[in-house]
Amino acid sequence: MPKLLYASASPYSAKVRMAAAYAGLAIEAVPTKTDDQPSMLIGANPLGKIPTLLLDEGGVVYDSRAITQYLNRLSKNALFPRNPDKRTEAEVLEALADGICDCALSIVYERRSRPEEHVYQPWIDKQWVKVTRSLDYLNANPPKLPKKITVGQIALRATLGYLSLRFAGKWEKGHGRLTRWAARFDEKFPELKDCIPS
Ligand SMILES: N[C@@H](CCC(=O)N[C@@H](CS)C(=O)NCC(=O)O)C(=O)O
Repeated sequence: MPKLLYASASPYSAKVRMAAAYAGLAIEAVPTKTDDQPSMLIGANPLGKIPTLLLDEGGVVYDSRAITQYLNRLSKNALFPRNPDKRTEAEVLEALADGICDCALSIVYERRSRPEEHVYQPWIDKQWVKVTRSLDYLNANPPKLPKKITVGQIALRATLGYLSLRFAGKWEKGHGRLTRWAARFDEKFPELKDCIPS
């Protein structure tokens, strides 16, 4: 069974675990601390990032978007539509959801890795503008939630979970439709709830 190096707080890992569960693909999730630079991770992925998927036959797949494409091929298109326009739409939604995480994560890393007096607030503010602008767009245009979803909706649910973990009480303001969207997602797909960032 493929092994997924992951962390429970990581939104990209959450997306991949949810995608695998949704597609009915078994993976062994291996908790991994990137700060410790474990050899299993560094030996497979020189970037030292999670999620990293170790394949049975010895190969490796990273980053999360390469992994969701890999899982889609493995599951014979359970995760992305075949129709080219709809597929592009799903891929762009995944990119937007991941992009929000990129900005949110850079804020978290800025605060975590610099001494307090060196934290650069204009950088944090710039990243937060990107987050809120993206959330405003998604709040005005919430993705549909049919029975058959794509990695796009899965990625968005993982992202909102990450924001609730790290920016609770901050991201929700003015984004009521999105908070309700997340609740509806959890009602419709309770089997994916365990993978949401925590
Ligand atoms: N674009 C990458 C981002 C992965 C990423 O940044 N993961 C974070 C955890 S959420 C990580 O590994 N951070 C440790 C590091 O950058 O050294 C993906 O989609 O997989």
